[in-house]
Amino acid sequence: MANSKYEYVKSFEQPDLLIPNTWIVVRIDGRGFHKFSNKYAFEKPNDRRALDLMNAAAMAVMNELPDIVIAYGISDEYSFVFHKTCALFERRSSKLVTTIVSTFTAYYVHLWSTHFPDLPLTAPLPSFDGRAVQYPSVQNLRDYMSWRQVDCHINNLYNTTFWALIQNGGFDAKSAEKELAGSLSADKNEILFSRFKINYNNEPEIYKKGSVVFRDYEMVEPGAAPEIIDEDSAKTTEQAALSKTQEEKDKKRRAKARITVQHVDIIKDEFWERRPWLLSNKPGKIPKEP
Ligand code: DGT
Ligand code: MG
Ligand code: MG
Repeated sequence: MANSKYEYVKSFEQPDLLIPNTWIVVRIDGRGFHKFSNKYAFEKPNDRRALDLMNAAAMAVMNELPDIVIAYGISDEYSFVFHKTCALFERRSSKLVTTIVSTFTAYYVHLWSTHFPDLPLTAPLPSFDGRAVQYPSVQNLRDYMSWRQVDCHINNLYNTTFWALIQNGGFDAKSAEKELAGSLSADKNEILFSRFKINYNNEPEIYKKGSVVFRDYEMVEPGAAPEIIDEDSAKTTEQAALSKTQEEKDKKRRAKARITVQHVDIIKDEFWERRPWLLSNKPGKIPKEP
């Protein structure tokens, strides 16, 4: 093709490759969902339909992007994790982020009517922002995931108590806020139990723990799988060729795996030890149909 005199403008495009060998987390977040949740009268503090819709959109994203190893969602946000060896889109940051954001948004809108059959979606339509963050070690990645789950717990305990004071205690927003200022977790648990007979432990797991989405394989006994260490072994050309065919096999197995949403603790070691495929990126055994 002949070069046109305009072609030089291409040189203005800046590369935005994420550095190799790091865990990539793409976190998306609903734009102005405070207003959006009021418009559709989301139940307070948690609207099960809204969370199920977020989870359904996240599952669709995982289905379309097999390179994502795990995703974690709370409120109007979702974090998608790519394995540190991921080579998708040559690790171009804007391509990874915009693909996830647009795929998620498209499914959120597409699946809206399944989850809110009586509330037609009208403009302004929901949209999401996104960013990519890189974590150099498994410890950093797990601390990131733990940070989000702790946030889920802290926010949910606060919101549950805040809305109990308003809905069952006759407080207005200002006085409920004042009542909770400086309170510790134990104080909120006590308020819930003594004043409203609510045992926080019995609240639904989806509200307390958030939602974890991943490919499901047979779980292993804790301690049975080799520990994932952050080191790399230099590969010979032969090994690299061998791993190409292995990669194809892994790809097929990954496609067969069922994608699941669970509301479980991801802070403790047990979650990761029993599911070694998450950090090793080697698919496990497909469980037999019951
Ligand atoms: P942003 O993200 O800066 O554009 O602004 P927002 O308004 O999206 O703020 P953000 O993301 O910090 O907080 C999420 C908002 O979404 C928060 O106001 C509560 C609302 N929200 C999320 N899930 C639910 C729900 O299940 N029920 C209700 N009532 N509100 C929810
Ligand atoms: Mg938001
Ligand atoms: Mg948010």
